[in-house]
Amino acid sequence: MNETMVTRSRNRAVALIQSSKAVYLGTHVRPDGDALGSLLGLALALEGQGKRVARLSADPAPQSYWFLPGADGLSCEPPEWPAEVGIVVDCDGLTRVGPLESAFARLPHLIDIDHHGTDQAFGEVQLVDSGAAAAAEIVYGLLGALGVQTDAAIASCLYAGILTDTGRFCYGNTTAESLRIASELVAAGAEPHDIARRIYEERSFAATHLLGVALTRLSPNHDSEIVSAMLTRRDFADTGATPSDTEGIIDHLRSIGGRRVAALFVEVEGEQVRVSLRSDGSVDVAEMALSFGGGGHAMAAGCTAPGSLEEVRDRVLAAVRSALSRSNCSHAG
Ligand SMILES: [Mn+2]
Repeated sequence: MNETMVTRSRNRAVALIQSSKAVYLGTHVRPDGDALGSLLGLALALEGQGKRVARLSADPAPQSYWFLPGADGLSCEPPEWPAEVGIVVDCDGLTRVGPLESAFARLPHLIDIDHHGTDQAFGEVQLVDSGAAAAAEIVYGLLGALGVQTDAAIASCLYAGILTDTGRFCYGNTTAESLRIASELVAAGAEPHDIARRIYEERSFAATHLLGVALTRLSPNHDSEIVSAMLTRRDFADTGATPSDTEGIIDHLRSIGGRRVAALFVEVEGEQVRVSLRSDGSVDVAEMALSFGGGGHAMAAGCTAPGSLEEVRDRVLAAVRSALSRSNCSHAG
C-alpha cells in the first residue's frame, strides 16, 4: 500500500471513528504482544475521546501481558450493547478473531488494521501496511490522525506491541520508523526497562519447564539447515504449562547458528498441530504457512493443521525442504 492509499484509508477510518459512539475492538485468537498492545492502546485512546469501547478477545491474555493497562477488561463475548463500528487489529482475515467473527461481521462498519503480508482484505476500510513491523505502529499513526494525545498508558501498550513484534528490535522487520515511533512512545511515558522485564523476565516455572522439555526434543533436519522440536499434549499435562506458555520457545530454536528455518510443532486438541515457523530470510515461511491454512510474515509465520504430530511435522518439513532446495538452486544459478 503506497503512502497516498495509507493516508486515504486513514482518513476514512478517522471519519468512521469520529462519527461513532460505540466501538468493538477485536484481535486474533491466542493474542500476542502486538495484538494486545494495539487493541488496548487503541481502546484507551477511544475511551479518552468519550466513546464506549468493548475489548474483545476469544482467548485470554497470557499472564506476561496482564500488566498492560486495560488488560483486565478483555472479554471473550460481545457486550449487550450494540456498536456502529468494529476495529480488528493484527488479523490477516476476519476468521482470525475465532468465535467472535459473527459479532464483528454484523456491525454496520468494519475497519481492518493489519501489517501481515498475507492480509486478506476485509471490512470497509483497510488500514494495512505490510512494511510496518507491528500493528501498533499503524495504530500510532491513526491516533495522530485522530488528534489523540498519547499518554503513558497508551504509550506503554503500543510500545509493548512494537517491542514484541520486532523481537526486541532484533528482527529483520525493524525499521527506522519502528525506532522513531518507539522513541516517541518512550518520550510519552512508556518505560522500556519495566515493560521488557515484565514481558521477558517473569516466565513462570511451568513455562520454563516446558521450554526445557522442548529443548530436549531438538532435531536437526535437511543437512542441518532446519531445526525443529515437538511438544505433545502430555508435555503440557506433565509441566502444568498452558498453551500460551509456548510463546518465545521458537526464538530459542531460531537463535541456533547456521539454521535457515526453525519449526515448532505443538499438539493441540482435536487431532490438530499448531506450527510456528521462523526463517533467516532465505525462504518465505508465510507462503508455506498459507499453503497449510495459516499466515504471517516472510520471516515469522504459523498455521494449525489437522493430523498427528508426526504426520504434520513430516508434511511441513517436506515443504520447507523443497522451498530450501528451490532457494539453493536459484542462488547457485
Ligand atoms: Mn503483529
